[in-house]
Amino acid sequence: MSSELASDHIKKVYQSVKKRNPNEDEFHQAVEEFFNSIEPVFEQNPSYIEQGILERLVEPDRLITFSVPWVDDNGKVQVNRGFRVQFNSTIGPYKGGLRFHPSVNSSIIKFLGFEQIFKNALTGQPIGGGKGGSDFDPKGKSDLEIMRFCQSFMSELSKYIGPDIDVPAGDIGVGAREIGYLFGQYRKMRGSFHAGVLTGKSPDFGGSLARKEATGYGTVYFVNEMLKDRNLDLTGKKVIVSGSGNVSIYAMEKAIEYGAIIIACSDSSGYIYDPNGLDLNTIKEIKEVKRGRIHAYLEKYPNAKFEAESTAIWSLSCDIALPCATQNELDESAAKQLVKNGVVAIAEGANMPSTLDAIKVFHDNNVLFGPAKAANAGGVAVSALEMAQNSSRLSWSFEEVDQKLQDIMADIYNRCIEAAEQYNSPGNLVVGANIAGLLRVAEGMITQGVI
Ligand code: NDP
Ligand code: 2IT
Repeated sequence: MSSELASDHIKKVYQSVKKRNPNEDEFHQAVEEFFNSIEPVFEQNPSYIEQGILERLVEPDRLITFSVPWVDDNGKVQVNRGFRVQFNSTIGPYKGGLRFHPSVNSSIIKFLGFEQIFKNALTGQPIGGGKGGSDFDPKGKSDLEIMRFCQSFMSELSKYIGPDIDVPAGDIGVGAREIGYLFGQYRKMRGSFHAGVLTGKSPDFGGSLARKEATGYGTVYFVNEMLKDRNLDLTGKKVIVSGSGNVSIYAMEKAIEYGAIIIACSDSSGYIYDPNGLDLNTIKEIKEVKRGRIHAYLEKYPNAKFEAESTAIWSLSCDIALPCATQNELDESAAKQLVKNGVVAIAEGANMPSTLDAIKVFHDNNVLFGPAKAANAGGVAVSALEMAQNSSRLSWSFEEVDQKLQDIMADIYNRCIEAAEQYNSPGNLVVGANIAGLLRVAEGMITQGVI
């Protein structure tokens, strides 16, 4: 039995993560946030030190990088870099989205893949952790350029994935259009129809109903659970949602259905604001149909305000804030501003949108805080339901999937609350999510032996 103190052990592993993964700030941040929660688990289970649980968790099974050459509309050859991290498959095939954004690098992919391990464990479903993507920028590209890029990307990725191996899905810059092109190329290369190799497909060829809505709806179901514990609900609440992509749009839709008023949303060029409430159909038309910029909203609603600084959205006064765009979009000063303006609850639709300092501000001020691993797990949870439907060659109704999603989000909330309580941080959902996720994966690792 190791005589090393849990706290010393955790510090030592963290130092080695920083040393072995130099210049990967986002990955360090995700590991630090997780490590800050787990000391009591290692105190109560000293065998975890002996078993090298942490050392094994922070080292991906493999990180694949590859070249993605493609031909643009002018006939010029372009080359991007593709990634897939297969982080941990203890409890199921690697599972996690693909992100196409110019900021993508190994640090971003590893932070996302690391978080995905515990998020997926929290859902209670049999899915391991993975993530991938490319530094390709879809903005301004034609449909044919997107198609050619996706085909080239899949030509290489197809060597590493499969319905029981690794199952990618969407993330920033990857939606149903991209998944369709990726699936077509995979099908052609394999010469067989493996529906379960990707999720987020069109329902016309094996996609699950309600997958498109799942992350945003799930985040709002999670908010509801948090509010219930303070005898509150969403009726009449003023809500800010950052971003205006897949997660944001369906978070807004569900919040409106529950009687909330969406006063602001954004994209990377700025935010729009209307204290009387934004019109979601117009936002959908701009973003989903025209793939335009958010300030186009003012063409229809000239009295709404546009500010060309997207992160200034947090200076607005609101009851609930849902960061649904990207990592580190909400920092300490934004958190202080939100608290000053009386915010009641935050739930992270995006992955790691709040900095560590921002989270501390929320906790210190007794603001309800739903961390990404728990609050946005509805997307991957419905992806797992899509895999189940594909395996059984059945498709469930929208209502059936939506009901399962609601039950899963309530279960996740309860798992977090119980783990936080059991490990002496009652009400702290960050601690609860990290510990509940860790326990499921660690127990699986121990039961399966050192492999
Ligand atoms: P989309 O591509 O559909 O939308 C992304 C939105 O965020 C856009 O409004 C985009 O603005 C904005 N955005 C992206 N990057 C930046 C940036 N660097 N700075 C400012 N704004 C930015 O992506 P999703 O809605 O799918 O994903 C949003 C977040 O949710 C991500 O953190 C993702 O990891 C997370 N997530 C997604 C899930 C899913 O199922 N799709 C599941 C769980 C989490 P612009 O168009 O101007 O770039
Ligand atoms: O961050 C995430 O959980 C996702 N982008 C969704 C992953 C998935 O496999 O559905």
